[in-house]
Amino acid sequence: MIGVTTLDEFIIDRQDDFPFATGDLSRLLRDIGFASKIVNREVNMAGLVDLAGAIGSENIQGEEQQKLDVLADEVFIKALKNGGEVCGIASEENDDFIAFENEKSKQGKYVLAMDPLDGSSNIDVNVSIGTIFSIFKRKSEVGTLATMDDFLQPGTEQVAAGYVLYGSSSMLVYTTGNGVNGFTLDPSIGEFCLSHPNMKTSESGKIYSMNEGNYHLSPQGIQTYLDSCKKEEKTARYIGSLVADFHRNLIKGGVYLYPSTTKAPNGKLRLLYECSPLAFIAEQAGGSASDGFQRTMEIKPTELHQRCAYYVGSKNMVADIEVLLK
Ligand code: AHM
Ligand code: MG
Repeated sequence: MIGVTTLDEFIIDRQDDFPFATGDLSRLLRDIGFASKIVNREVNMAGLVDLAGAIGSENIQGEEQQKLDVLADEVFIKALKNGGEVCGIASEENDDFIAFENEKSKQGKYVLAMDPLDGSSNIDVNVSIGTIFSIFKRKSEVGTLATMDDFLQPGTEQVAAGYVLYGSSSMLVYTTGNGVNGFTLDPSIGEFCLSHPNMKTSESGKIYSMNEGNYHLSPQGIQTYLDSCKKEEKTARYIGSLVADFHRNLIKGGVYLYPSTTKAPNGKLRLLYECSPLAFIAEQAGGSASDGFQRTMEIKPTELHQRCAYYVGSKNMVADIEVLLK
């Protein structure tokens, strides 16, 4: 298309970024783009076709599943199974990872971990929600079934990660370790178009984002940090939709906090498919991510749905939090 770079064109142009590239990762990223367009369509229709609301079942973490969670999960799984580039998928919505049994997928070199629809408690009230994904090279032998070890890799091993924000406009943002690029969906042509090339975040920002209802449940260091934000007249912004809060802070500068609390001693967010992928993007944009003590990307998960405390965004702000937690 004249004057516009679509996601598909961009991915093909960038294929040479990977020394080992055979085009599989590029195809995988395009499959993700395709699946997210379908999810975007369903999200936009949610109010119209009675998709919003709970279906009455619970996922492994005892949370109510929303219809759209299940739908998004199915859309991504189907698209990626058909694509054949991943041999397995781990999802927030499924207790266990799925190892694809079809021959084509067993040849896949990658595994993908995802939160197919994050922030889904916001669907009913028309607030932005998102998809988060993380891609690893498999550890097991190509041609066999995916194994748990394929998924339990630290964020430093990611070959790509990204998110899709279904908001006032929908965006796909991803990194393969060579910077961060953002694409906005043009609904008139049904394409993600490059709108935010080489995204960078500022070293310090004015925004802090935390559910401050958890103030008294949070470590003393976090209470001190929040007090200092108020003294410095920083701006409080919290949507309760991680992708949307992260995206705003990435662009405007700021920090997102989800500490461990007395109610949730390991924090709330999931390492593998929420924290690690956004940490990769934050770092690639010049920011950082930590659990308060350790770089998020270096934490090796021991289980699929492992939670961790999470501080992500402008690097000076994350560093200030780490100092206060020591
Ligand atoms: P979910 O994966 O069940 O949607 O939960 C994750 C969400 C994040 O999007 C958001 O940042 C956080 O939970 C909000 O939690 P809280 O309501 O405790 O502030
Ligand atoms: Mg989630």
